[in-house]
Amino acid sequence: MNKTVIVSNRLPLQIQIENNILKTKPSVGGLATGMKSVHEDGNGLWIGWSGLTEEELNEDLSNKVKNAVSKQKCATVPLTQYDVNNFYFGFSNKTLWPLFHYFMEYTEFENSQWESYKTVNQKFADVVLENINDGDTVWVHDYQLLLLPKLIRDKKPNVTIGFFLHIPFPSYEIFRTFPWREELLNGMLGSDLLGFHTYDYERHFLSSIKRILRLDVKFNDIQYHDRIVKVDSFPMGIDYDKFHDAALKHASLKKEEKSELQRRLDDHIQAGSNAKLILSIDRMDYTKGIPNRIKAFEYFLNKYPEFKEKVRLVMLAVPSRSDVPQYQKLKRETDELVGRINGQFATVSWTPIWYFYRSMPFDNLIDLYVSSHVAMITPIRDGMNLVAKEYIATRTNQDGVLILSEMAGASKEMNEALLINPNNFEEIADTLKHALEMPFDEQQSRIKILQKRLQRYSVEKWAKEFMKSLNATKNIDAVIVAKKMNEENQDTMFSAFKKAKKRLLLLDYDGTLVGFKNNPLDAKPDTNLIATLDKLNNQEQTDVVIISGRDRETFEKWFANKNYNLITDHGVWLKSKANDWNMLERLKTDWMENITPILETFVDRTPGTFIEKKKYSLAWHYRKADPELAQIRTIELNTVLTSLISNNDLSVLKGNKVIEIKSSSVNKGRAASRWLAQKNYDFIFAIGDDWTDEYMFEELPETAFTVKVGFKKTQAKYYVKGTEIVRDLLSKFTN
Ligand code: GDG
Repeated sequence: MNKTVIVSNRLPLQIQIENNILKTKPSVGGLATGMKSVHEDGNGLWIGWSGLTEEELNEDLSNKVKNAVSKQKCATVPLTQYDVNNFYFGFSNKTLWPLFHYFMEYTEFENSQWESYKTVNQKFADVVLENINDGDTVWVHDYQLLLLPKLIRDKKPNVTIGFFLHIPFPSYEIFRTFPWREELLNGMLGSDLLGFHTYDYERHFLSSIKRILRLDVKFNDIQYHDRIVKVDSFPMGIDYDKFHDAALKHASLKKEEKSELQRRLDDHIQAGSNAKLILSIDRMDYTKGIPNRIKAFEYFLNKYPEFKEKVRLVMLAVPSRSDVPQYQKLKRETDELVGRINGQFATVSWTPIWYFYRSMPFDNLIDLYVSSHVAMITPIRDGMNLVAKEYIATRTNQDGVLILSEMAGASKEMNEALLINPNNFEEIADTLKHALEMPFDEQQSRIKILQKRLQRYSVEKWAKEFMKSLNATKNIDAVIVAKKMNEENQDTMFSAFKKAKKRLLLLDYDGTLVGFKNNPLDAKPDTNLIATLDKLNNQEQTDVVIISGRDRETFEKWFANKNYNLITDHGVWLKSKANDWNMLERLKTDWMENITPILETFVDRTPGTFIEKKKYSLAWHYRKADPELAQIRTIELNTVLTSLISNNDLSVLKGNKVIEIKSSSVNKGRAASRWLAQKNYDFIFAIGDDWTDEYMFEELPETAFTVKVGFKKTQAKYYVKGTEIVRDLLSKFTN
């Protein structure tokens, strides 16, 4: 039976050792809840670090941990103290976390930490690989494990891999500064499905993919080698019922059953007719905008002094990553700010800020949520922010107001909250006043809509939607008509080749025999290629034809001393072996002077593009241009050209990062047919990567072995990944 494996940095368990006795208890976090059904299903498994380093465990304890976690359907990844310092506190939290949250000034690029990040991702891969088989599904979580999908894919190509990023993916301008950017992107692309909280993060990711890896992206599909990688947004929800039910239960508590915290909160509320509580809850993290929030509150008290002694900011900051210096600095700054403001504004009966630097039990969290008239959640950057959602879920009377930063992913789905820019104190102060004075009807109508949405798109639903999309990727292969040229197909082909008496090999040049270069004139044949072509060409009873859209002059230069069969200009010119060049089609070229100025206007407006003037065609190359601009321009150019050429016997071909205009009456298909008519071939092989090669595939008889280079829709029977595999395949013809 196939299984689903979840992988995250930490296991959803808390493990403690006291006096050599091991205690485990399940974590109650959002992720653990959301993944519950996925984890419980069938023989599911969760892989992650236990939270105890190898140094803390002796052999006996280590075995105990293994046994204890395996009872909870978990497996541990062994990490040393060095790993934790360098991979987790180091690279994950001093490089990726600040960079992905746009805190460039906090971002460290430290090679030894990058090495540790790679080592630890490999350690995770080792444990995953020990536990999976073909057909299984793996769901990897978050920024600590960005390299893991590729490490799994390389060893186990037949598993389905999903990845979800819980933090923002930054814009290309930020991401491009990252020294190991290609490796990180390739790591992620080991997945079949990549999930983000919002469409913006997805868009930023795709932009980096296009600009840095120069891959083709169609809507949200990335063409990556011989696979399609899907990218989509899945906004993470909360366990709505858990929070809502806890709040209902809380409302029914008798006075003596209430917590100490709740009694103190009640005291404040009952102190005056307009006494209100403003809530702030976050991990103590510089992305959460805690100092900004305090300063904005100070600004508010100065601007609207009538609220003094009436409102109180209740601030829970949960200790987090306190080994990292930036977090220590933030703690000091927060302490100072709270001290200064309380010192400045406090009266004998009122302190403006109640500040808790600790983590609280769930019941106290509920006390805070249900008692607060306003929640002020103002992160500078936040992937999603679940606190904002939890506050809404606990408002069982449908009163209360949420002030939410537009920099939190949650703001995309929570339009009924009061959205603010966390850097605009004026706006925050005014919004806070608005929130404190908002009529009940308005509070209710906003909360109602928000609750409905949160209830529907819960964390369970989120996990289900992700799994549904991930499972759907399993069927993508069925959409591609061509089969992969694998060992078995190769055997069939080579044995047909051996048996045959008259063999023909039709080879496209660019993108097939050689890779693409920024300047087409740099794509000269190298000595290895010439050696292979020589061998092929010298085989008995074998005709090798290089059939290309290149112009005759270039091939004349490149293959000057060779007696190859060459067809150039998409089939205008033919040179067979030692014979002279022969014109197959007589073509007009007068149209070129009308089309050139049009192409020139596109070159002027699209930096990095240029025109290649061939004898019988014009090509506009955009390989070096900004991919997004180029995409817009190709659509524009296509529209302009199609309307111009309709009665000119011209056609527009969209090639690999090139648009070519040429006469309709010439194409590789016609040229290939002419060649075929000369002899009675009993073995035909044709290979090419481009649209122009499709004409050739179409014209060849059913028995031909037609091969597409790359992973696009094709008429060919087989496909191979890239030029390296093509060369490998061709050299096998000569053995
Ligand atoms: C990352 C992303 C994204 C907080 N204090 C206490 C406590 N909590 C719970 C809350 C909430 C969770 O912690 C915090 O979640 P957030 O989403 O707000 O923030 P991050 O920890 O930064 O999470 C974030 C998230 O991943 C999910 O993808 O939304 O953007 O940064 O559930 O209730 N729980 C208890 N005591 C506390 O004192 N029991």
